Formats: sequence, C-alpha cells, structure tokens
Amino acid sequence: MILSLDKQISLSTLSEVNKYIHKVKIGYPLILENIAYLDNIVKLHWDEIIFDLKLADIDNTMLFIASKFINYADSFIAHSFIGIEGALDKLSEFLKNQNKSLYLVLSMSHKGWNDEFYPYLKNIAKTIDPKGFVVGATRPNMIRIVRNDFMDKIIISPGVGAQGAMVGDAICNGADYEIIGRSIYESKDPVAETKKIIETQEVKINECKRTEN
Ligand code: NUP
Repeated sequence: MILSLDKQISLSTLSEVNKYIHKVKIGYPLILENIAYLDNIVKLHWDEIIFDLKLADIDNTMLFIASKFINYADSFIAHSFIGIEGALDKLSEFLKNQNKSLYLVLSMSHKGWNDEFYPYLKNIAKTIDPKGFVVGATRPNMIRIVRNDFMDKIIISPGVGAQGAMVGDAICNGADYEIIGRSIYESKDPVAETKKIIETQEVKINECKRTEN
C-alpha cells in the first residue's frame, strides 16, 4: 500500500502508520498546507517518497519544480499526455541523472477521464520507459490492459476507498500498489484503519489468487 498524504496528521499517528505502510505519496495540498511538515516526513522510515506534483508543463518549468523537492523525493509523477520533445524527454533525463524515478499517469480515477487516448499515451510511455504508471483503481479494465502492455512496470493505483474502488481490487487486476489517502488520514483512528485495510487486502488477494488457480 502507498499512503497518500494530502493533509497533515499528527506526527505520532504518522509514525505509527509508517510501521505498516512503507511508501508515501505527497501532493500539493500538503505542501501548500505546511511545507515544513516535509522535514518530519523524511525523518520516518519510508522505502519510497513519491511526489505527486502531476508535472505537466514544458521541460524548463517541470525541472524547476522537481528541483525544489529533489532532496525529499525518491520519485515524481508526471502526466504522459504532455508528450516527449521539450517535456518528458528532459524530465526523464534529469531524474535519471539525479537517481530519481518517474511515474507516468496513464489512466486517471475520476469519471471524466477519457481512455480513448490510451493508445497515444502508451506510445509515449514506451519511449520514455519510466519506473511505472498511475492507473486508477476505479478502472480495473485499464489496469488489466496496462499490466498486459507493460509486464515489467510498477502500477500504482489511486481511487481506493473514498473514490469508490474496493480494497484489493486493483491488486487483483494487476496493480502492484494501492494508493489510499482519505480513508486513512480522515478516519477517527488512522492506525486501526490501516491495519483493517491491510487485513482486507490480504483476504482479497488470497481470494483472487485462489480463483485464478
Ligand atoms: O487518477 C488519479 N487519481 C487520484 O486520486 C491520479 C492521482 N494521482 N490521484 C491522487 O491520489 C489524488 O490526487 C490523491 O492524492 C490520491 C487519492 O486520494 P484518496 O482519494 O484516497 O483520498
């Protein structure tokens, strides 16, 4: 699981949650709420800190933004629709030189996203060859398609809980990680909720493995 932290929670709660979840995704809402909080996050023990800045601009601007957070981040999320020349080519090269990784958005979780563009995005993804992709958990069919097209890439999947997808469904359809935010940080007891989600995920994954066999 990847914790999506779009809002501050107490550091004691976060460090408890961090015992169960080892990857965190940080976005603009948290950065705008309190940029100093980032210093607290990096002190915990994460396997990966993903900056979800939805980079979608010309190369110069994206490099400027990524540079600001480069010392905090292991990886960044960018939109793929911006194209290669003058945009993703330079971003990808910059992150490689900094030993950081890139995820490209291939399919978003909200209703209005149009997957008719997927063949175009897929070509861009093939050329850029990032670490992985963001594919909404609300679109199990797209997860299966992306998994089939990119067997060796990491698929991270938002949209679980608050946006309606059920815990475990994205994994059962081929995602590597489910990204969960509000269901955890807005719950009355984020630590208990984390444990509950992990248990549900395990049951679900065992169930779908059994059905596959
Ligand atoms: O397609 C996407 N859907 C989505 O929700 C791509 C994303 N990066 N996200 C992000 O995932 C969204 O901005 C938020 O940070 C997180 C989902 O959080 P929640 O719905 O679990 O609270």
